[in-house]
Amino acid sequence: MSLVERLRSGDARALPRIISLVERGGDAGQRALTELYPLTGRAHVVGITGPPGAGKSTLINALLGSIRGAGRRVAVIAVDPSSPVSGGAVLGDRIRMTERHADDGVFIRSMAARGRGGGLAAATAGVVHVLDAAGFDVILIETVGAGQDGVEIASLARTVVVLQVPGLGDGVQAIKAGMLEIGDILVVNKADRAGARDLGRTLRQAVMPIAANVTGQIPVLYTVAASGEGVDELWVEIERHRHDLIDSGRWDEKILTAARNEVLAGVRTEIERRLLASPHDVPAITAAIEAVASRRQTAGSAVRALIETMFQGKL
Ligand SMILES: Nc1nc2c(ncn2[C@@H]2O[C@H](COP(=O)(O)OP(=O)(O)OP(=O)(O)O)[C@@H](O)[C@H]2O)c(=O)[nH]1
Ligand SMILES: [Mg+2]
Repeated sequence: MSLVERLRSGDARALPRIISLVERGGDAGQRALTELYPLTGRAHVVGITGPPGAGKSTLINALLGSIRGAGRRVAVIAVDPSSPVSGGAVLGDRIRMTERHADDGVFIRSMAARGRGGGLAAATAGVVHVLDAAGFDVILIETVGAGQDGVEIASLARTVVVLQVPGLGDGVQAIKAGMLEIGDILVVNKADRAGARDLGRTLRQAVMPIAANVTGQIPVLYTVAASGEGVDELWVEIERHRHDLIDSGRWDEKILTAARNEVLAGVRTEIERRLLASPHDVPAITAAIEAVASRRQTAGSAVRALIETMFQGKL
């Protein structure tokens, strides 16, 4: 029996093994993905994003209770783009969350950059597909919502929840970082702290022009993740967003967007991997670098020539 057949028959040991293969990104991982890909596309992928320490893990931990209470199977991928190795705080999160929900309806996996370069979003997409094929109804992705990785990872989700907390410059940071644009639901966490209502009002104002451009409203909710307050309401809102997407036909649009981002992230990663891994093995690159260094050619024209050559399959 192949690993994927074992996954489909409910063998719990097959899941972490396939994920490891896919994370590694080699041929065996690709073969597994090809085999399981037709089984995917059903899960509700939810991104939970926000600045470091906003309470993402605590909120997810509390959400697991609401989701299991609704009888759904849920998987969590905690992605830490800043961490070079899996471990530390991320691993701590995993242990905390696993202790509380040690049943087979919950699966938690941490992923770190591990020197992957730009490949984190592509690797995360692969893991999402494995969990989807394994029949998890909901897949939560925790990520710090900053940088290219953060945005790319968020775009894998059907629903993006953006967390903000009082005392970090009152929403201005999020607005500047472009985080509000990617949010379907905004959450003011640590609502037990001073300034939470002011922050909520600022966010409501800020999303008004955004909400006018998309269908429906962008809700702003208050939670105290540490005590569970407001968390059931957040789960209701996540479910409502899923229903809205399906009823309005935007679910298929989201799938298209996710596929588009996965393809583009993959192309970027593959080009970087092939070219940057050993630039000296590619004579055209070596020649271009020398031409730019000796002032015979600008980088811009060298790059254009290289890309043209590449698309003609000459590299
Ligand atoms: N007062 C208060 N503290 C909270 C709340 N939610 C989380 N915390 C605390 O905030 C700290 C950070 O929480 P985490 O859940 O680790 O935050 P995070 O966003 O996952 O952090 P990173 O993964 O490191 O980016 C912890 O000490 C939590 O106990 C809340 O609603 N109110
Ligand atoms: Mg965390």
